[in-house]
Amino acid sequence: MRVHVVDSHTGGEPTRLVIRGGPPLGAGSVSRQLSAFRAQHDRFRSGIVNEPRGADAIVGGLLCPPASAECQLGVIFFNNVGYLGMCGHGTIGLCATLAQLGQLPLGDVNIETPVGVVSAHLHSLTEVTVKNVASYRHRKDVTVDVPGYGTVTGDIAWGGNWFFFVKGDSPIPLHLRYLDDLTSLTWRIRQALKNTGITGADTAAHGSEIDHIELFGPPESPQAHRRNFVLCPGKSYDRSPCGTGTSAKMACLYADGLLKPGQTFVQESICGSLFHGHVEVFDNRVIPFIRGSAFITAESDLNFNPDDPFCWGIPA
Ligand code: PYC
Repeated sequence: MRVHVVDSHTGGEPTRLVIRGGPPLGAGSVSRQLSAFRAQHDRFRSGIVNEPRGADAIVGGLLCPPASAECQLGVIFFNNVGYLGMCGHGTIGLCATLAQLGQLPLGDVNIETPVGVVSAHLHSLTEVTVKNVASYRHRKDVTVDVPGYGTVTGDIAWGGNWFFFVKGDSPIPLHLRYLDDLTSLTWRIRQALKNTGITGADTAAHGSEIDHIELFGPPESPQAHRRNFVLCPGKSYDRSPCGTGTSAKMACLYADGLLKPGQTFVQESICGSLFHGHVEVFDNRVIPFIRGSAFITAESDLNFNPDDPFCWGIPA
């Protein structure tokens, strides 16, 4: 079996887009196709993003037919341990990749994801603005006791995935030389939330486990408002500023009266890459917009040989 993929990065965070050779997922909404993917083809997910073909940080994207008449594309994003509701850097990567392959014209496109319809505007072959799903703060100032560390306070918010935003400045400097400490603290916060039953809102459209944890601190770029460290579900960190995280963060800033509709918020990642965002409000729903750029890094055929003991990847 051969699968044709195109790799890109958005602000340093990799996306591997499956162009040909994906599994059949049947008809219906993208959310329904995700259920089939999870139940019947999970080893395909692992084979695409896990070693020996992939790496922990890679987010995969599987193109699939949209059910919504307003959409031209459908996509399911996945990672080393499971599936994402939405992915901001991945959507920028998807659009820039298809544009650079000559398969998507500049301008607007609507994309169905498992958690709703998003749209994107391609400004050029590399630069994209994503209009994300409605984002909101679920709970403010939640405290959790983190064994071996102490009490941590933060907000729980939705931006297409569930986030816990630790309040104030990170107790560990936001530099890659402290990666082990940043990962250890955020992983312990995630475990503490899980063990104490603190979750996001339970809806029919998505699960409620809080699987992204964010720390914030002062930025280095004079353009940026905050720098972040984002722990992803499979214990890797987001090299980009995280599109869904920036969406959820802007919903919290809006709720606190610290961000007005149309006002720019610039989020810097731990690698120094930037996303420019703003929100608009329609019918009391906060709609985030995220602008960033993506570059193709490789185009390949992945081989799957059933005699290979690691044909379906090494599970993370
Ligand atoms: O950009 O939304 C994002 C994202 C989620 C996980 C990794 N990147």
